[in-house]
Amino acid sequence: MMRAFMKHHTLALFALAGVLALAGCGKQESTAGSGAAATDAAFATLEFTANDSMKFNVTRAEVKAGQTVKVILTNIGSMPKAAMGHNWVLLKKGADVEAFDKAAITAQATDYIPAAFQEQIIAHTKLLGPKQTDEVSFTAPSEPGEYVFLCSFPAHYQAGMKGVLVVK
Ligand SMILES: [Cu+2]
Repeated sequence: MMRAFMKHHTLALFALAGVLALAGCGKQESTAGSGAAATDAAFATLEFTANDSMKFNVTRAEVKAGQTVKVILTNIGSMPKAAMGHNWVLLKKGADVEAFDKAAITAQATDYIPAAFQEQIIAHTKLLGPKQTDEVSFTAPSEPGEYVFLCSFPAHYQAGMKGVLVVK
C-alpha cells in the first residue's frame, strides 16, 4: 500500500518538474526599476505604484510594438483621494502633454480626464484613492518610440509624476 503510494507520488513529482521546465522555456522576464514586469512575445504586464510624495515607482518601462499590455496601478499612499488621488494616463505620440495636463485641472467631474483630449489618450486607469488598485489593458502602439505617461491629478505632473513607455 505504502509502496504504491510512494511510486505514484514520485511520478507526480516528475510530471510537475516537466511542466515547470517547459514553462521556464521561452519566457522572458525583465524588471523595470523596482516594479515587476513580465513580458513575452504577445503580452506584457507592468505594475506601477503611486505614493503620497507624488511619485511613480517606475518612470521608464519597455514594451514591444503591438503587444497586449496590462498596466496595474496601486495607490500605496494613505492621504484621501480628494487631496492625493492618482491615475496612470498614457498619451499618444505627439500629444501636447502640457496642454493635456492644463485641461485636466478643470476636469474634476471626469476624474481629471479632460474630454477634449480624449483622442490623445491611448489608455488610462481610474483615479485611485489610498490602497486602491486598478488595471487597464491596451494594445501597444505599432510605431516604436517614446510615449509619455502621467498622473493627471492637479499639480502631480508638474511635480514629476510622469514617465516614459518605450515601444520597441
Ligand atoms: Cu498623482
